Amino acid sequence: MTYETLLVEQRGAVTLMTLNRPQALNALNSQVLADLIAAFAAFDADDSQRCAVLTGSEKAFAAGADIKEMSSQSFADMYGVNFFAGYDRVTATRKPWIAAVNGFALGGGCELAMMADFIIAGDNAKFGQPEIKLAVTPGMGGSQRLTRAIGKAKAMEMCLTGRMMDAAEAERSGLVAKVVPAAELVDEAVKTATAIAAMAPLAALACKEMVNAAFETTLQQGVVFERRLFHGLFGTEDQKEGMAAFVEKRAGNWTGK
Ligand code: CO8
Repeated sequence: MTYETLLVEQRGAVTLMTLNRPQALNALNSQVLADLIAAFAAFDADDSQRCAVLTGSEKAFAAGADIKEMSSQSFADMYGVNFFAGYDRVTATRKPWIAAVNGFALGGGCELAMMADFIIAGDNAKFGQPEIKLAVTPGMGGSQRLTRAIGKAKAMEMCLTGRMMDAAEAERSGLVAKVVPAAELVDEAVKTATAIAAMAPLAALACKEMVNAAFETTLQQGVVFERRLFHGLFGTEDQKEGMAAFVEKRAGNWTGK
């Protein structure tokens, strides 16, 4: 499958998606959204694929939603089509995926990166929610996900001033899982994704689901949800294989059943 604004390749069980609108620093227009929805749905449906990496270029992961596309829209246009709601289909992806961010991740670009299960940043990465400078606000989840990721003080400061945060500060603040040299970013992210892809698939799905539940529920309900999924994994072949492999001092051989 080929896409207009996205390059997609499979590296073993890892799907590598590269945003490809260099002329606009990967600004997210409706074509990019359509391509992302289709590519993530194809990834989720392909049994041979276990983890994905979404990246951009060395200069920009994505410099935001496409300002030129949005500039003349009215309230009725935006509200009528529920503009940006399509990104809920990207976040509905069940398998794990990583955002690998080099360069600018601004506005919608930062928000798209935060939709990933975690972010790995190149040391040249710059994150920001500069929408206020355009007299609007984050619109793809930034005010919610940034606040959950780095807390109110920094999130509020970022959204109100529109300033950028560099990779070191992003790591200190908990926005990114780790920082690597920019030139090694994609290889490092694919390496991490390959490690995740080698885990028992149902356990990986369950891990993702339970960590995400922490953002939606109380501690008590979250702990019960985790425990039930944990119990459920004892009904899988892979749990028997995983524990037998440990005892026999060998690697597990997963069936995904
Ligand atoms: N949209 C459209 N085009 C863009 C965007 C964008 N977000 N960002 C960059 N481009 C284009 C530029 O217009 C330029 O095109 P051209 O060559 O035709 O003039 C090309 O990309 C290269 O950009 P620059 O020449 O500006 O490159 P620089 O290296 O000088 O600067 C920056 C890089 C600092 C990243 C700069 O491009 C910039 O500030 N970009 C805009 C960043 C921004 O404000 N992003 C937030 C956008 S709004 C958003 O994402 C959230 C939307 C939520 C709104 C809610 C609505 C419901």
